[in-house]
Order: sequence, then C-alpha cells, then structure tokens
Amino acid sequence: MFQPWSQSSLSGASDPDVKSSPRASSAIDNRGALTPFRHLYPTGSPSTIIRRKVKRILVTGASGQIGSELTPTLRERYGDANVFASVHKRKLPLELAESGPSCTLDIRDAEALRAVVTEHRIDTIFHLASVLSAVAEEKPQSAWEVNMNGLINVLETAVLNNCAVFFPSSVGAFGPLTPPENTPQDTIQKPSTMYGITKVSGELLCDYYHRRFHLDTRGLRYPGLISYKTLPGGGTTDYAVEIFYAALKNSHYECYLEADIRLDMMYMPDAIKAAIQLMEADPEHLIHRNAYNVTAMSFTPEEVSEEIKKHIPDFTVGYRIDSVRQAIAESWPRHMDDSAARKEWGWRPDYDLSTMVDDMLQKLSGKVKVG
Ligand code: NAD
Ligand code: AKB
Repeated sequence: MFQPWSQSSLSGASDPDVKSSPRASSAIDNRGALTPFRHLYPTGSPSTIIRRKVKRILVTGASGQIGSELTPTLRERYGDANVFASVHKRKLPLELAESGPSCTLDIRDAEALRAVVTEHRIDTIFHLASVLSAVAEEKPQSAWEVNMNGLINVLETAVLNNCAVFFPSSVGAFGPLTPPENTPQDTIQKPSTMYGITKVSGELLCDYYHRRFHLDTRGLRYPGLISYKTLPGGGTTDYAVEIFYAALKNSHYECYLEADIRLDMMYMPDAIKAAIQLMEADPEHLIHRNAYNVTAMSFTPEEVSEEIKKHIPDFTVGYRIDSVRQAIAESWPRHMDDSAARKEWGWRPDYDLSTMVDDMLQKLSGKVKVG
C-alpha cells in the first residue's frame, strides 16, 4: 500500500563490510576490539554501522496487534521465506501461519532465541514481544522479565549474529514530570509505571549496545495504535480500538478513561510504515536512534466519539472509569513533538483523525456482526 521511500537507500548489499564480516565471529571481534569504558563512546563507527539490505528477518511477538500487520508487510517487501514469525501463547492467524516460516519462542529463553537466529541466518530482528501497560501494572514482575530479560536476550543474540534490531518504545516511556504539550524528543523521562520503566530502560539499553558494541539498534516511541486486524493486548490506549467495535455492534460504548483525557494516537498503516522506514533509513542521518517520538493525531474519547457519530448518528458513550488506566493515561504526554523523526528520516503520517475513523469503520463493518 505504501512505498514512499526509495529502494535505492538499500545500498548496503554492495558494502564490503556486509560481505566480509563472518557472522559468528563478528561479535567476539566487536567485543574484543572495544576499549572498555571508552567514555562517551562516539556514536557510530563508519566501518561497522553500515547501510544494510534487510534480508533475513525475525519478528518476535508476531501474532500481536503490531506483529500481525507488520509480518505480512515485511513478507510482501522482502519475500515470504525471508520473514520468520515467532509467537508465544497467542497463535498466528491462519494466513500468516501459511504464508511463511514461523515458530513458538519464549523470549525469556536465550538459548532458544539464539538457535532460531543462528539456524535461520537472521540479520534483522523486529522485537515486538512485550507485556503492555495495563497488564504490566497487574503483573509487574512478569512485565520486567519479558520486557527487560527478553530485550537483553535479543540484544545479546544480535551482537553474536551481527543483526540490526528494531525496538518499539512508547509514549509510556514518559512520566508525570515530562512536559505534556509538544513533548520534546530529549526531555525528562521518569515514568511512574512498570511498563514505562521497562521502556526507558529499553531505550537506554539499545543506545548502550549501539555505542558499546556498534549494534545497529533503532527505535520509535509509538503513541496508542488503532487497528482493525488484531485486538490490542492489554494497554491503556485500547479504548481507541474497542470503541469502534462497540459502535458498530451496539451503538454504545462504556469508556474506562475520562471523556477529556487527551493522548497521542496513530493508525496502524502509519505505524508499520514508520518501523520499516526507520529500519531502511540511512544510518548517517540518525542522531536519535533510540527512540524517536512519532505521532499522527491527538484526541480525547469525546473527540473520537464525535467523529464516529458523523458515521453512526445514534452512537452513545458512557463513562465507567478504571482508576489504574486513568492514572496511567494522566501520566503520559498529550502530544509529542516528532520533529526529530521528520528531520532525520523523513517521517510523515498519512492518516489524521477523520481519515482514520472513516477507514476503521469501513474495514470493520465487514467484520463486526451488528448486535
Ligand atoms: P501485543 O500485546 O498485541 O503483542 C505482544 C506479543 O508479545 C503477544 O503476541 C504476546 O504473545 C507476545 N509475548 C508476550 N510474552 C512473551 C514471551 N514471554 N515470549 C514471547 N512472546 C511473548 O503488543 P503490540 O501492541 O503488538 O506491541 C508490540 C510492541 O510495541 C510492544 O513492545 C509494545 O510495548 C509496543 N507498543 C505498542 C503500542 C500499541 O498501541 N500497540 C504502542 C506503543 C508501543
Ligand atoms: C499501551 O497503552 O500500553 C500501549 C502504548 C501506548 O504503549 N498502547
């Protein structure tokens, strides 16, 4: 559907560093060559941070809200056989299970992850396996294990196999002390949730592996994502998806957030575009690797309801507040400044509130049974 960036940016295939670097030994070489505690490790090393042609990809958490849409787009772009989908407890939809290779993998199992990456000669990992914000507040220890130990496993495996890594951070990486309007790219990050703590730590860890081991890590701070293929997996912004199902099914929705809580949001096609565009971007232009603020729209439950009412006039919304998710939402920015992403790799969303609502209702009306 989208092809806004040039294939010519994928010129790494001819880079001698790509061909000459022996995969298994490169990590040892990388580590051995490092001066320990080389302070303020200079960002990037022209010999190892190279343009690369993404060609053998592993998607972790491939059956989730993002993975179930990113995986088929990657398969379309790089070839079905080159995109390996790994899942945990949530199964892949049939068409994804049938269209390319897949496996079951617990991201906390470092050995199993290493075996998949080595056996399938993976060179790029889109690491989506995670516990989201609301579930992370219910199970903080488990969120730490999956989000942090899982990420360390991915980064270590990536070093050993010379892989690039995509890490999706979140608006949740900010907290109550962060400026909520036009939230700058570089600002206070003191989140009050376990999810946020794992996201800031993840961003820092990805930057660390980039400086310390020259790993090609890149990340985005996604806002709430809205999509019609797969339901979200236990976040604070899930209301912005549920509301469409409820509108079509019952013409009524009970919202768990206050009517006037404003949050950044993005439609899934833009989220997929951003991930691929960032991973294909010329590394020389990437100053803020981990992670870029990206947003497409910012709205309240009341505003999205009004937009839905333009299509379903008898739609009504009630409010039954969930204090945990309301508190999380209150600690997040209202609107992020994504000018660094726009400047450094040409980020620009295609959907705003009105075009997103229009498309969501069209796509979902064929899927949801009117009750
Ligand atoms: P999701 O919950 O829909 O999918 C996450 C997947 O991780 C699930 O399929 C789950 O089975 C898998 N998983 C959980 N524990 C695992 C384990 N131990 N081993 C392997 N897999 C495991 O989440 P999503 O919305 O697709 O999000 C993907 C990434 O994007 C996450 O890092 C999330 O924090 C980030 N993100 C998402 C949003 C959003 O609105 N969806 C916004 C910001 C950031
Ligand atoms: C959540 O609400 O947890 C996610 C996110 C914005 O990170 N949708």
